[in-house]
Amino acid sequence: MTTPALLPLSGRRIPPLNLGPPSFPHHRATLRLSEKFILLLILSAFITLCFGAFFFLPDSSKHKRFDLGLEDVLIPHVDAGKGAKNPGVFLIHGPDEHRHREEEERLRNKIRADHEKALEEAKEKLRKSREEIRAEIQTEKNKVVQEMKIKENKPLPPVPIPNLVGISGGDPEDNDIREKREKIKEMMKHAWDNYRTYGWGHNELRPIARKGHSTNIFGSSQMGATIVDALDTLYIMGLHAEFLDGQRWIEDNLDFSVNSEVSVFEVNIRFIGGLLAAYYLSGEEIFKIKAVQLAEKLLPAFNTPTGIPWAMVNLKSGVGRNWGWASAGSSILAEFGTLHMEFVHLSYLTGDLIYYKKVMHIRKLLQKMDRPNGLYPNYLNPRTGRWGQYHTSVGGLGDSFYEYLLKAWLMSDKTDHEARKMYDDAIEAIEKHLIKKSRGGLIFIGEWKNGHLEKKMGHLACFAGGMFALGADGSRTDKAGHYLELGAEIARTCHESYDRTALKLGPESFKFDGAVEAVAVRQAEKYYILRPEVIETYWYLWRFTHDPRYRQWGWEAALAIEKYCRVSGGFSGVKDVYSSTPTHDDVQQSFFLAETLKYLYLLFSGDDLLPLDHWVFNTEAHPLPVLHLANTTLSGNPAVR
Ligand code: DMJ
Repeated sequence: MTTPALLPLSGRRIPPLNLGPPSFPHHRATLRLSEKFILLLILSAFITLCFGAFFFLPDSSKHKRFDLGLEDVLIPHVDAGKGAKNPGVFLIHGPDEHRHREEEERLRNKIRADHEKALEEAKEKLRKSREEIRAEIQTEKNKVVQEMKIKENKPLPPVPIPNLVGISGGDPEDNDIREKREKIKEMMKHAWDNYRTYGWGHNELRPIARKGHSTNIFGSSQMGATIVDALDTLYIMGLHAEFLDGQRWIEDNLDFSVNSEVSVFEVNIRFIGGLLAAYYLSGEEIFKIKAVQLAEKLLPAFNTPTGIPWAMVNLKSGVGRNWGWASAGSSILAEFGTLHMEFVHLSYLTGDLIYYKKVMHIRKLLQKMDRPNGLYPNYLNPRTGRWGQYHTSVGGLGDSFYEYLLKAWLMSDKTDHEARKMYDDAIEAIEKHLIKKSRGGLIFIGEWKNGHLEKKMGHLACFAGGMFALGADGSRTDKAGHYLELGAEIARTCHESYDRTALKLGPESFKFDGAVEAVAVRQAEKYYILRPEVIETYWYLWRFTHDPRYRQWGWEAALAIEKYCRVSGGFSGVKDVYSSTPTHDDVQQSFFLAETLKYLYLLFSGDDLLPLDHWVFNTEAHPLPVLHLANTTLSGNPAVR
């Protein structure tokens, strides 16, 4: 027998409605389930309508009242005049009228408050400078344009892919070196597999708690920072299944339309750099598309009175701001000065010069500014265009600004002479004021604070050994040998900072003070968070000198990481490198996979893997191909032509 519920809806007779007491079960059954549902819907719609009419009728105070002295009576409103348009309107009297007065009062108060708020906002606007208002309007305009662009989902113009030399290979002939390289690959597998198991999609991994981890640089969203940062390392190590897994996650999940405030610098070097490198290595369009989508979201950060970007931007609203801790509301040199490589590639790949113009504007502005002692201070106020505190460092806050001047020149096939000149000038001033020799003969880079040299060097500053070596060729008259030597000295000093600890891993910061040399003094500076800079410098020095000591030092560091940082759930930083029983910080940083393990792998690979005359590594170790300047900017770029 066919049950009523299964009868087709169309052409069905509606059975009699039985709302009476359920005395005859077979009658109730005649009211079918779906019909009951429809009736219920109609009933509830009717009730909603009545409710709506009751509460949302036009303001009754504006209508003529007929006080019949009745309480709680609803009567149809009869307009005395001609052409009454609302014959169906009801008026409410009695206690309801009182309630209405209260309602009116409440509305009036709300309108008053809204007006006051609007007035305040207008006053606030008037307090802002013309530039700030202009910047805000620009932000709004850009947002609309970006949203339109994203909606259009336009395919990007085709551009010839530069000559991609050495994206695989580098197999060492020597057995011992091959084994070491295999060991580094195994460490990468361990880091990746555990992130895959316990932190997938999160920004980073807590290897001991075995769960996801994030910091404020990535905002409040799970943007899979480790996946994006690790892709190119997976690729060059030949871990293709893992690479594909990461690619799929990016295709399906990586979304930048999120209400999240991120660091412009970090997102640029890790995400845009990572996606661009993955694109060049694999040729997969998705990486290019995602990089461009993200870059568009960063553009509102540049809408400041000077064009110097904010440190942070909300990816959804485009509102930017600076770190609360930065001197006088300033932007940071190493942040706004570390965009050039990625932005030039973005212009090349899209044919849209906006990215190129943004970074060139920063450069032009910096060129015009006075520099105390020829040094660039770390802080620059994006509203006023004035320097903040006179603090110069080659470590944190300054570091990659200098690196990107050199790399802008290298990436342009050594045609961007302006960048090279800025680099040479800056390095000369740094050498004069910041680089010193300790009593024990160690060359170190101190920090310049308001006319005083602090004899302290950060782990971050150790990257400069590699930078000096990389910049040796092309330096001013007869100085190539000098800079290679300087790079080697910095490598030695940084190696000492590792060698003088219990764990053979370097502290975050170390001093040169009397008898203290290359050793951290304060407890808060004794940690090692899987940073790459010392190994990065070993690798560059190895490429330029082939001195076996760099492989030896790199291997020492790899063994120490394996021994003290490896846990069953991944790799963790340690809190005190001077204690032989280390406490873990329980964070596997994304740069450990992007940089530390990549540089180690390259250190034990042949020079034919990612050769330095074809590739330039961004500050997060993402390799980008050399682009001749004429191709990247105006008429030379076929996408622009
Ligand atoms: C990385 O994110 C980059 O190398 C950056 O330039 C500064 N340091 C961290 C790793 O230490």
